[in-house]
Amino acid sequence: KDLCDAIVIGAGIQGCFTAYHLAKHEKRVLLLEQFLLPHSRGSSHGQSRIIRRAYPEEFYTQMMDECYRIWARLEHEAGTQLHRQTGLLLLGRKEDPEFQTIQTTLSRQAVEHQRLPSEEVKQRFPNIRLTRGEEGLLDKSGGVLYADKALKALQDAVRQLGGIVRDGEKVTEIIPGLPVTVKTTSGSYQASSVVITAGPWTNRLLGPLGIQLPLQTLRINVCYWREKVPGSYGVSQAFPCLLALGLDLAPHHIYGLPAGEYPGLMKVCYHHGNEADPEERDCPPRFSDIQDVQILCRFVRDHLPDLEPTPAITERCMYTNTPDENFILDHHPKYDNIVIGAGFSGHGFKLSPVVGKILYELSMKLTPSYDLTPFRISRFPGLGKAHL
Ligand code: PYC
Repeated sequence: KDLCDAIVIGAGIQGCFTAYHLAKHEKRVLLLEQFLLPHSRGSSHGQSRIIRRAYPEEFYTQMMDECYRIWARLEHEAGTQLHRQTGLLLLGRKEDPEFQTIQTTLSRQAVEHQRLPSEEVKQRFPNIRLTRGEEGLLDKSGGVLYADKALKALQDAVRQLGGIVRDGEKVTEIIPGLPVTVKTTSGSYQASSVVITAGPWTNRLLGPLGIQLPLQTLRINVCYWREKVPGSYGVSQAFPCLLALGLDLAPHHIYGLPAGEYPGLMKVCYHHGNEADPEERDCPPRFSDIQDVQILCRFVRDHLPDLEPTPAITERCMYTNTPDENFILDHHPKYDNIVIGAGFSGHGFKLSPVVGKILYELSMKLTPSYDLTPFRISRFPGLGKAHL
């Protein structure tokens, strides 16, 4: 059997971008996916995601420069639009440290932005209402990524570049060594290295490899709200994406997109969810799901008065969160040729072009292009090399 340079396990956006970078560098890559493609079981499905430079952490804002370039390159290569610039409007209180830190980061990184006092928000976006003390901060580079189109473009590109994509093939065993062996429900493969980008299934694969990462798998309610006045928050109205920071009513962010999924509906979601096994994601709503949707109902009532007060459609998505909500991009502490990309904590899609590049570099033992200190496994107590 042919030996691959790398096997990537999991064909969500992070695995697809990793395979893309490997294939671009003429590596023999096999991309494995447990479900038939496309599917909606993980964290990369649906038509839309937010892209933005607005982050409190400068390292994410810095990575976004290259992400925008790679997204544009993919768009060019695929000959299809994958991104629409709308601007991203942050809503928060001026005394909120996160709001202030984001503005500082944007200034320090020379990202075009604009502080919008409440009067100006009202003038520019008459169908957004702010409550007392709230203001806006506009990241002009923000917008919508066409998620499902991007996934398809990457899978096509991997194939065109000579990589192999095998879906409907679940990994049953990873046998460390050089080469490393990966057994699936229909075959057995060997490679110089393996990259695990398995989202909420990560710890299931890592258990037999002697490590469990501090990952919490959350089921998110993805809610779509009907416009009372058709088109008022729509694609044609130059309406921005929204990110509301810990306002009084919710400890976690709320975000909104003028997405095109369902004509006449706007996507508004709570950036948090309820612990769930990914196999049980579609169980009936629990009390905690209902509470999360109630938080959204209050937000919509107070801030987006031209939407109906309850969601018309609720879908599900999985987040895989780390305790600090920073990613894990690292080698397995014991097996250097097993690389892990995990814990994208609900904000990894936009950053996947650079995540994929870093995972490619780690898997090929190249010097990473970015400082990986925030992403190391050893930041978690008891999980460094010395502990295994
Ligand atoms: O990181 O911008 C973001 C985001 C929006 C929705 C989920 N994550």
